[in-house]
Amino acid sequence: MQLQHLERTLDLTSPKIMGILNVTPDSFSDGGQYNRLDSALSRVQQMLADGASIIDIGGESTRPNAPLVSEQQELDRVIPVIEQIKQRFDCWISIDTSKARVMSEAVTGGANLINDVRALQQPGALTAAIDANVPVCMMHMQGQPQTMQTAPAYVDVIEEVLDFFEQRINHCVGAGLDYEKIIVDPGFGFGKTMQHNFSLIKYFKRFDQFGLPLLAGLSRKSMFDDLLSLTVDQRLASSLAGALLCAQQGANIIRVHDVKATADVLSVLKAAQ
Ligand code: 7PM
Repeated sequence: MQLQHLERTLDLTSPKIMGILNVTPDSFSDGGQYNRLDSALSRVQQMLADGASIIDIGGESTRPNAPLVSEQQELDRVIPVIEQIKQRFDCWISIDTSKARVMSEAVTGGANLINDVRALQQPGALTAAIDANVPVCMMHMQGQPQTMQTAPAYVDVIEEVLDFFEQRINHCVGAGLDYEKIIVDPGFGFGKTMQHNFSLIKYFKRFDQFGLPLLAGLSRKSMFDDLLSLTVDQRLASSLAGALLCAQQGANIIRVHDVKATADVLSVLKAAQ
């Protein structure tokens, strides 16, 4: 299995790391515009040195109760960072957005992967992704970010998330999206209780039924707080355990904050295969 965009390929026969780069104002101590760009680029350099293959740039927080971000705000945050990464580094650049115009402009600026937690369901997003002609990660979410953790409910979480993908993939491919460009992500923590999240880990392998690349994003999520009562900065060991369980069941891309530690875990898995 591999990802392809123009001259770039990413071999997914062993799992690859997607490093998270938040460019929301709360993610860097504010020393002004240039300082922020500089901090972001240092962070990218470090993540690539630590073993990341993809950098995921997000300018909208999907945290519950996070303020909504305007299209222009999001563009102002992500486009300069994407342009600089493209200029200075040789890596996959992922744009974490749900907005059609941000997708289009990010790809024009150098992004080669779209990561959409709303699975191309916002106005214009599907068309923008088809026109952009890049791989697209489609994530499952129950509800909306603002309210998704209020009372998540499923009869059978695995079946319902699988059903969602079956329908969503059919719809998007019917509209003209290349099947081979889709990446499937069950969306840990997005409208799921702790039990739902651990079921998704346990049965992660079932998502390989589409024959598409799988992405797992568990890094520092609150499911580990629910299980172990840990603050965000105490969740490394549990996040690594979750990453390993998913990688062992066929996850092709692991989305993380802690790149070096995850790279070590994946090396152990690879050495033992
Ligand atoms: C608050 C709540 C802050 C949730 C940050 C988050 C995923 C993603 C995110 C994921 C894909 C986080 C999340 N999570 N994209 N974006 N998969 N594809 O913990 O699991 O990073 S944001």
